[in-house]
Amino acid sequence: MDTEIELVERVTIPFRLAPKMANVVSDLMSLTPAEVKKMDLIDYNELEYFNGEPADVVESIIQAPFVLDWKAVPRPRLLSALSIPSKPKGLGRCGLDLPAKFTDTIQGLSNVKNPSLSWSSALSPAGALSHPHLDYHGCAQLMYHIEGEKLWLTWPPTPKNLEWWGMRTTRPPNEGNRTLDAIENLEGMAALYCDKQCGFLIPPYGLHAVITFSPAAHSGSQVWGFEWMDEAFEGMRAELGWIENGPSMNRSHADGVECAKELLEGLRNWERLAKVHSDHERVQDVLDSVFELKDMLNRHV
Ligand SMILES: O=C(O)CCC(=O)C(=O)O
Repeated sequence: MDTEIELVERVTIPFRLAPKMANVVSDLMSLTPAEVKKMDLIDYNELEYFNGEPADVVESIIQAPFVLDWKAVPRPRLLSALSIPSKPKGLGRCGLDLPAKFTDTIQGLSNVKNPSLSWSSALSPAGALSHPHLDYHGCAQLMYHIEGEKLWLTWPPTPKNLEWWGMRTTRPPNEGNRTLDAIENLEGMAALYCDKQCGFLIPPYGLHAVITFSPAAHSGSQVWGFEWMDEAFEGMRAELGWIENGPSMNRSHADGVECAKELLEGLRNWERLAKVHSDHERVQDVLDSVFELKDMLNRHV
């Protein structure tokens, strides 16, 4: 049977200087101890968070391509650093920006003097596989592939796909092969193979899985905009449902409180969007959804 796989649409992202892996390594190595604590370090071998230092990631990026026996014990680490903040002397120098067509939007961590600091980045070793997941609570993400070879698989936030994720969101990712399960059972998969610099967009609540074939770096920026508001608020309502059905979804009370707090934080950005673009025709719809969700989420914190 011939099956056509849809391709993730590319987005042209303007910049001043072409970003390089060296810019990302520079950001990683100049993190303050407080930033190191906040950074997400993942060991893709064990599929768990890792309490390590920037130098551990660099070591893993260098060593991973040479590992021949992945069953050896102790296993070599496959460490990725996700969410590395950009610094003026690192990726910030490159001036990554929003495409001109992104009017009526706001960026996360927005720094008015240097919007390019709104772009954080990630470094991953060859062999990293991040199973399908969601990153944030209600924003779209602009992505920019900087270096290496990666395959991105994405699934749209349809009710079926969100229900699938809702049953797994608090379960360990190494239960079964979640990527194969998603390929077989979810709808609307799209793929993007990146081996050259390119930009693309992940909509709010867009599930994605990423396979890294060679040492790689990419960057991302959180964006809120009216064009994604319907899927963002639908996804937030779905998350609220997961909090409310906590026990039947394997979600602890503490997880629910944490998730409600993060959703409330996300809503503050929708309010910020409504304030900055107060003449947009859908401002009142945004404010109505924010009001409704805030009221319900506040009962869970
Ligand atoms: O590159 C990776 O290993 C995972 C990246 C990812 O999932 C993300 O940036 O959201």
